Amino acid sequence: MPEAVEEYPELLAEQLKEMILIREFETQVSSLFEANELPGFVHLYIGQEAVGVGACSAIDDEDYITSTHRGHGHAIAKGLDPDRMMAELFGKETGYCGGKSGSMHIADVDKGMLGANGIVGAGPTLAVGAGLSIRQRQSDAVCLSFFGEGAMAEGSVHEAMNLAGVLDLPVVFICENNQYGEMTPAANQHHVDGFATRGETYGMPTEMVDGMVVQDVYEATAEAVERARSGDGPSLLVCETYRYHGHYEGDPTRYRTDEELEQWQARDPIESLETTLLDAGTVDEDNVEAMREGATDRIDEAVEFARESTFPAEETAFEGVYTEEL
Ligand SMILES: Cc1ncc(C[n+]2csc(CCOP(=O)(O)OP(=O)(O)O)c2C)c(N)n1
Repeated sequence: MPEAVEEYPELLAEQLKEMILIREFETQVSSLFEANELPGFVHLYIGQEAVGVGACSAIDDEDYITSTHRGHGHAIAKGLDPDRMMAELFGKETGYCGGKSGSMHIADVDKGMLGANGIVGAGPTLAVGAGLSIRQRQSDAVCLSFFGEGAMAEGSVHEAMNLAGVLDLPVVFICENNQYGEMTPAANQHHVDGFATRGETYGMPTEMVDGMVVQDVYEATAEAVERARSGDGPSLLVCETYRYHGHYEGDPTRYRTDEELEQWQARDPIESLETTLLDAGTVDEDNVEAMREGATDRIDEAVEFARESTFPAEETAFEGVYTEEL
């Protein structure tokens, strides 16, 4: 039996359930977008579930995350409510941001989700702010900062890593290398392979992680979180992963081959964990079926909630745009 299954079988079953829920959320969002029910753009997380779920299961409710334009998976993994997320995608007032943010800026500060972000490379700078605030409040919380390999070429990410390193802040930088920044392969955007040296430049431990294996992401994150909590400063994890859909919904993905997609799908994070747990006998076919049905019902409910909710009133258009209290 694999070591992880012996050590934490319940957590792995929970992670499987959560990955299935994220995939169902994203699959339904894809259909809703195609059916023209959602205003705005959506960028889906299908294929990358092991990163968000593995990383977020290594932190607690009082910890923080920052996210990207591809943030639905991070939000669900941090415990956000699919009803309010779906309502936000529909532009309804019951959504997390009153229907004004759409997919790319869903936030729930009370749950430690400091926001999805349409600005590539902005999340890590917010994470440094969160890290500084944690330090000043003498809390032992940590902040995980998710960003793509495209963002790794942004100055803001380097400034954030440098400052977090200098100040020994409790931040874990998690680069999700899903191989493409929009339509550009990672190799055409970066002169180095693998990014391990990027963290070393800023003096932080860096680990290359198989982002298709939830156990690997969870264990690497748990180690980095432990370091951050005990005052030893930031770390960088580089998770190799793949997005199955295009950069955005509707992207014809002419820049990659079907064979490449199939190769990654052969290592699907959900299917492989399912097989591992079934083989070990810690879950059975009925359990998995219940997880799948539960996810479909839960997301159906979220869609119904969103459809039935009302659009925000016109006169509230400027509410929540600027801070009212400083
Ligand atoms: C500062 C900034 N520059 C450019 C863009 C346009 N843009 C949106 S997503 C994207 C690619 C991001 O790639 P990556 O960081 O690897 O994330 P992924 O989409 O692969 O998850 C770009 C260039 C933007 N939103 N913000």
